[in-house]
Amino acid sequence: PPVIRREDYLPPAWLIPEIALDFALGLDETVVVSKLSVRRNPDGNGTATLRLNGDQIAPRAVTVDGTALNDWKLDGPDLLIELAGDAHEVAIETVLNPAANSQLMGLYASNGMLCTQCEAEGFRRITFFPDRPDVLSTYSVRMSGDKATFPILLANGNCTAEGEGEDGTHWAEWHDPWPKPSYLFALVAGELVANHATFTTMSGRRVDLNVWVRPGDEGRTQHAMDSLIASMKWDEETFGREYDLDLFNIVAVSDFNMGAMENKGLNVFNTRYVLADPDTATDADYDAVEGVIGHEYFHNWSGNRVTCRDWFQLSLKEGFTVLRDQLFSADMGSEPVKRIEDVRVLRIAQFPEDSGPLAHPIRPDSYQEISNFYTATVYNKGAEVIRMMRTMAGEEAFRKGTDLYFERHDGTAATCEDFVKAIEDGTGLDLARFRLWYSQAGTPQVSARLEHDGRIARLALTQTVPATPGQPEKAPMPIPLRIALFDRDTGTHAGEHLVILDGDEGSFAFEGFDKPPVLSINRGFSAPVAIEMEREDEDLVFLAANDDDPFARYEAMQSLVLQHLVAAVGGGLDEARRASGRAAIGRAMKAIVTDPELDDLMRGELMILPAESYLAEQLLVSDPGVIHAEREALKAWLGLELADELKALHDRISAVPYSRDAAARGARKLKTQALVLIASGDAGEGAARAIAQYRKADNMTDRQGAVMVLAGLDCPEREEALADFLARYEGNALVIDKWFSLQAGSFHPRVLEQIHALAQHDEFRMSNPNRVRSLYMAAAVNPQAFHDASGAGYAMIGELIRKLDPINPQTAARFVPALGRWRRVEPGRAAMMRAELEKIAAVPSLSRDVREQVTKSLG
Ligand code: HT7
Ligand code: ZN
Repeated sequence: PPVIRREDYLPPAWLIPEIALDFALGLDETVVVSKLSVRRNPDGNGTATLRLNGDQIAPRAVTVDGTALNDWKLDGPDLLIELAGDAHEVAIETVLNPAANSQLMGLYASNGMLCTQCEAEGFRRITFFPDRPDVLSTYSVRMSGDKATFPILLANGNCTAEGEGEDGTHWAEWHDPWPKPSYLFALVAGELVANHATFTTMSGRRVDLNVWVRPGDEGRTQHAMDSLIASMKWDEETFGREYDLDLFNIVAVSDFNMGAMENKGLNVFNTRYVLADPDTATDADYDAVEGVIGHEYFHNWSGNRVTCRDWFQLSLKEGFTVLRDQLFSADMGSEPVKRIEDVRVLRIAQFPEDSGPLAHPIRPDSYQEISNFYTATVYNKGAEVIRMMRTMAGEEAFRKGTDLYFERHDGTAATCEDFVKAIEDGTGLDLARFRLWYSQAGTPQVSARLEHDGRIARLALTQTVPATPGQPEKAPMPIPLRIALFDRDTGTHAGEHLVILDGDEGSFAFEGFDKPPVLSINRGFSAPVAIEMEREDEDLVFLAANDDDPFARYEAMQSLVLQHLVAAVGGGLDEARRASGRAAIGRAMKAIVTDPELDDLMRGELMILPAESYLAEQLLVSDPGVIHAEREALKAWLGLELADELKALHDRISAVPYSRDAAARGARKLKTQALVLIASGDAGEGAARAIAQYRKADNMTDRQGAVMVLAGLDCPEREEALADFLARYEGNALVIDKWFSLQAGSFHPRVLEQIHALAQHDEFRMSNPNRVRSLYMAAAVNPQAFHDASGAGYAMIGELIRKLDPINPQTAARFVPALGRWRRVEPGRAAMMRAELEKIAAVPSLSRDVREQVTKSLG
């Protein structure tokens, strides 16, 4: 497949200021007539050839200025039309079969309704068009169809007319006044009901809001609506951004490749990020709904009003919008807890990507299939990079920068460089070297050393940015680190400093210390780097108990455990050191479990042990079996050592009644965490408490937590809970997804066997991405299943990729990175992982999506 390069960007030769689309809707056959006003771009290359992208479609009729054209050409999937003048009207008819569209890109059928997904290159599966984000058009849409099948007809913008047709049909016309790229086009038709509300914007405009779902689901939409209203208000207050249409529609669909899509005025969502009630959604699900609703809404400015010039600029909209949704969720709940969660996701998903064969900068230089670049790097590291600018500028100056960005680039397709320049001009920062964060991949490693001499504490820092594919040499990047120096006796510090490590090395002196202070570094995770520092256990125990930055407190606890487990995995712990390491962790954990000053949400964060993938990340090559065994052994030791405290904690919080307030949510989070440790130490006690929690549960958080613990145990209570759960939620797809993933993610000794059986279950569907992910993504991230020493886990994921690729290549490609990490795994397993990749590569008809990921992973 051809490689598309950022440096080859050329402006479009032809522009399409207006497009009128007519859809005659049917599930098996939809006829599309597209009328384009085509104008020569004065900044283009002057060619007479109009290239319109297509993908698995054929033109049934083409006219130019009203005259039928027969000498159009196809160049691969693209339609080429020769145009004599500078302005023409081109009309094209295509015929689609939405029911046969299993890729879920373009126009497809889901549960009897029709919907579209056009980002990144789905519009070309509907009609021929210059399907690139820098071609902005005003869209008018007419659709007609059977009224009983499609009672609700929606598209972008406002509904301008509707009426009845013949033979039980009806029609609607929609117009979107805001010029937009084709990836933001959307249409939905089907049987839907709405939760309706209104919002009055800061300038006093009334906006109609609808959350559309399938009949029967409307009782689970209020949280989505509340989140939408909160997002609209927050964006006005925090970024000065007002909504710009009279209508905002959200539609929930059950077959969807990703989380949601920010189509102008008509967001389409995976049901998973819309539907929530206490009986079926956990507290984490509630948070995810709020975060994704916010994310898509915020795109209205960061993505829609200012869009991307080309797909290499994806982080311009995604990184910035992730930062905006993170800040929103922090303001809606607990800021420190949100920060810890975001960093955990970064470390689990992005750090491994950045150190593996698929590493790429947040602004990639080339791609074969753009869908493969909707990554944790572009999204989450992209957000971290912008967050660093905010940290260096301060909140107020940063707002001046974003105001300038929106003002300068409103209505245009912009670049990451435009964004950085606006932040530079708006804040006064010099970001010349900072731009390296956009072009260099790899997680910088910062080593820190603190020396004490007389009354001076001196911090010596060095950085290296590891080599990544195509980037053997790296330049040092500016790294902003928030630090504090603690007095050991008082447990306090004299104020935080922001130091910027701008070269390979830096040294920073701080006066006024009679004794060596304790260093708290990268507070708030001010830079997305890995800090390397030799630390005494006692210093970490001190910070875990005393640091006034909650993130740093969490970090100290993580480092304490990490340091111990890395040594254990490396075989470097004799019995005495193992005992002293465990004792330090036990002391710190006991202090956390019993600290009356801590709120339970934060206590829950502090009690989480580092993930196995993050542990593996600390080692060049590791044995996943040993990592798993050591981490489980520590959990079991903690469960026994703190048995009394954990049981007392579980008893206390089990008495807290259900409510959505922070205290009750904290209690629920902790309840399951306590249960996990209790069960690790004593399976019998764990099973008894888990089944009691299950039977008593009046909400999904408690119920799911109990099933999660039981799913990993070999006990009769496991079967009782799983059978009851399945029967209780029959017909509720999102909860049945949970039933699959709870089992596939468990550490049960026969988990692989169970996953194979689940793949044969009546409820399993290869055509539904949520269901596929619920079984197989849960398995791929479960070390016990995936890294089974026999290689059966790798074979299972390899087979899935080969089976899924012809159905849904985008979803299939998402499973490749798990196998792609073979170089970091011990040789026996590495050979089996590589062999699976080779088996996939040998499939002749592989999609571009999977081919790119597999080739790079083998490379
Ligand atoms: N901007 C949206 C991206 C998206 C997408 C991309 C490829 C294939 C399917 C997709 N569905 C949605 C999601 C977002 O970041 O807001
Ligand atoms: Zn997004």
